[in-house]
Amino acid sequence: MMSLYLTIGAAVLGAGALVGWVISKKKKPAAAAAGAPAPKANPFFSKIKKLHAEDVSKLEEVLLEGDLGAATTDYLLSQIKVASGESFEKTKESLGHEMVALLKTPDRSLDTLLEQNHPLVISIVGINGAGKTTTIGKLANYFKSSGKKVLLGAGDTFRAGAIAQLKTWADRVGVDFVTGREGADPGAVAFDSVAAGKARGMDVVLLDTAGRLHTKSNLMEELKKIHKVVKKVIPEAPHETWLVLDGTLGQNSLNQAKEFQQSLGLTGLVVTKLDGTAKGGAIFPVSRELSLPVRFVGVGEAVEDLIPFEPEKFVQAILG
Ligand SMILES: Nc1nc2c(ncn2[C@@H]2O[C@H](COP(=O)(O)OP(=O)(O)OP(=O)(O)O)[C@@H](O)[C@H]2O)c(=O)[nH]1
Ligand SMILES: [Mg+2]
Repeated sequence: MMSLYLTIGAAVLGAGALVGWVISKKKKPAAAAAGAPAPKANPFFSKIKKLHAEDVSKLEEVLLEGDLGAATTDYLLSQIKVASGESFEKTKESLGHEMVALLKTPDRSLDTLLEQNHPLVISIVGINGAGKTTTIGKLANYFKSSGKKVLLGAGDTFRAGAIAQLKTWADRVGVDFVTGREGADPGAVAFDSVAAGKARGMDVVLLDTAGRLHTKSNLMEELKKIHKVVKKVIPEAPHETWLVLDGTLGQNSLNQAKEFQQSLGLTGLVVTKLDGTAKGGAIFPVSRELSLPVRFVGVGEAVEDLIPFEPEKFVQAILG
């Protein structure tokens, strides 16, 4: 029985389903856009005709293993109220429904934001190594592909090589790039980037920021300062602040996200490295507790490895 449920676990939230989703998304972008990728039928599903009330504890195990965390798991189980004798299909259906509800947050569409703001300034924040700079490179490509004029601001002036890393992305994608010297004030770079974006009639300005500062400096204070300086150019900017989370960190992401949320007032999430993890389930508690939309997910290191996030398709692919 245990192995049965563990297998369901893999199908529900584990690496298999997630990686399967990633691969189908990556290989067939057109088909994936048209409809949810068809996950392979799981032989175990057909064997389970009934999920009895006493089996709920197993379902709990499965959700916890998928890294949804205790609070979100409790919440989901209380919502689906598994009735004794109810078919597993039915339980799965209500679980899927509740999972989608968790991921659906009141957000404004990117298209609307792009229409309303010229340029739309998006500040990209997160701890070191989360994938900020790489995500900015991919986002630049995404926006450029849809005909937008994009400028990258290299606000990570602390880490050696960070400016060059972003410059490489700007050159590769073919978008504008603004920076200062290494060690320059990141606020000044952000100011110059947004000012240049405005003057050059850009549609989008993506600001890269540091994930770690010199030991004594406080990252949150520094980021707040950057946002304040940007307002001198455009009072509403940054219009969006997206936290980049390393998808392999699982539940650890939650506290990190809360800290950024409290200090900066986030508007969205990007979850990276979903190509190599069984812990993608952490998307659920973070999105739920912070009421933040996942805007994109990163599924690799290449320029096209970024997928606009759609809750229904994500959950459908996981649950089959
Ligand atoms: N497999 C995989 N690797 C990724 C993904 N996104 C980023 N990476 C890798 O993660 C590492 C760190 O990425 P960066 O973009 O430099 O991270 P950062 O947040 O800018 O880091 P700092 O500038 O040090 O704060 C690099 O080796 C990236 O190639 C992803 O979606 N999948
Ligand atoms: Mg970086």
